[in-house]
Amino acid sequence: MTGQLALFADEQSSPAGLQYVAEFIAPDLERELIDRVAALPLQPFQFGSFEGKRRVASFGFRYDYTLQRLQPAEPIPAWLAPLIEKVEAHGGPSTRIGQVLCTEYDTGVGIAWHRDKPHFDWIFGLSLGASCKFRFRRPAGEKWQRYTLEAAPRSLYMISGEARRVWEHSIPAVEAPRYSITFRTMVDRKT
Ligand SMILES: O=C(O)CCC(=O)C(=O)O
Repeated sequence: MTGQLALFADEQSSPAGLQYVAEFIAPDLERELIDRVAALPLQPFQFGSFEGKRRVASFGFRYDYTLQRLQPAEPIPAWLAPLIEKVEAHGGPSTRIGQVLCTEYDTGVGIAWHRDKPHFDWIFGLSLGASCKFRFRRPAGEKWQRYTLEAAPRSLYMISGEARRVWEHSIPAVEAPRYSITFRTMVDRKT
């Protein structure tokens, strides 16, 4: 393989610790979940004094950017219980979801590069509605190594290991409304 091809192949390899499951839920459940999330008292994402365009509702815990710490949030609603059970089964025997974030991205809205707060460990994301380009990047010398996952509706991604600790992720502006439900385990509290 030439140097250029080798570089290309390397840039395309997926982050270690990233898993993707297509059709994690059925279309009927997707529609029900979109209705459930859209009916929540969603609030614009607060980043200190800045407001993001995506609208969110946190359960279990929420990270307060002004206080820079985790705060208790509303209890996780009962309608999420069967889904949490399925996500925990996917994660393995010691997986315990402690926090849930429901997000609505209107057309043209995305999320900037970030890594989730260190209070959280594994991250599972269920995509609803429009698909999105779920981008990853990590420093490689003076450049970025990049990987893009096409997150289809009804799919689940799981981010652990290097994909969680080393790589950042972001979503460029979506082309149609997208919803996501993010399930997070707590550091030291997977069991
Ligand atoms: O919508 C998603 O799937 C990603 C959400 C996310 O990265 C976050 O809220 O930190």
